[in-house]
Amino acid sequence: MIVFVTGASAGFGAAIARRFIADGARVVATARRLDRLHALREELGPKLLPIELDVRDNAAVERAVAALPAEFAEIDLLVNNAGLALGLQPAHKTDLADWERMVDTNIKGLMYCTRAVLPGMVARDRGHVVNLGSVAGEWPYPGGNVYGGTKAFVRQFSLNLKADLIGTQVRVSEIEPGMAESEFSLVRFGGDAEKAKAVYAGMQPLTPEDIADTVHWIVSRPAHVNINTISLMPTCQAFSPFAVKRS
Ligand code: NDP
Ligand code: 8X3
Repeated sequence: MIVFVTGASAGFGAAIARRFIADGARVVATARRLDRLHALREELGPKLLPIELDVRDNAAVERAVAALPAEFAEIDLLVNNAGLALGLQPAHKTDLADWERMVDTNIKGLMYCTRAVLPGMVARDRGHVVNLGSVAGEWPYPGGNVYGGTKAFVRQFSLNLKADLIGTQVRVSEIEPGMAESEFSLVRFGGDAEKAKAVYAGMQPLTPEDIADTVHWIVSRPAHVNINTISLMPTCQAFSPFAVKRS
């Protein structure tokens, strides 16, 4: 199996690379921080191919996919994992540049990678696209504004891809995790480690390995089984009632 994973320099993506290499797959590990990917290659060996890639750059995405060496070229599994949340400010106070960066990465980057990889999968009549959505795409929360909007896109885009791919053997799945400890909150809070740590204080979050296991389970179902959507959250996380502002 050949896996192409975006955002492999940290969190879920690195865990997914480890999980699939342990299973004998070859993994194209992409992200912007090449030093991290080289460290992963040191750890995991030549079955991992590190490629520096900013998913917001469509020309670079197309070049990277077209230039894959033969032994990594026929991608069986695309994991669209690269993504980020920036800030938790209400909509009227947020930085528009943060909104644009989330749209460019979580929506447009995911579109670019999918568009570059999908024709090969359809031509081979084999493959699987797994997209990282979020519970934030399903449930609103204060400050989730554009981040949640990008993940709602991921959910609907995944279902629509499945609609387009009927008649082929290409599968599409979307995973919607709740709170998981990675560099996610560090990025969301602009590198403030204390603030990021506080998010997970006194609770047991999901781990990147939990997400990697979920991807692996989805992909290892028999070929006639397509998992459309999986939602998972820590046992200690749940839902809130509607907020009501009383006078
Ligand atoms: P991390 O911050 O730990 O990892 C994010 C990865 O995305 C990094 O490898 C980063 O690499 C990469 N990335 C960010 N921007 C770009 C870009 N422009 N081009 C290429 N790669 C990029 O976060 P997680 O592992 O937690 O998150 C992975 C995915 O899961 C995201 O889509 C996130 O929204 C989603 N998610 C996370 C949850 C959580 O609670 N952690 C819950 C639900 C969903 P680099 O900076 O080197 O480019
Ligand atoms: C990440 C989970 O709840 O911080 O998508 O939005 S949450």
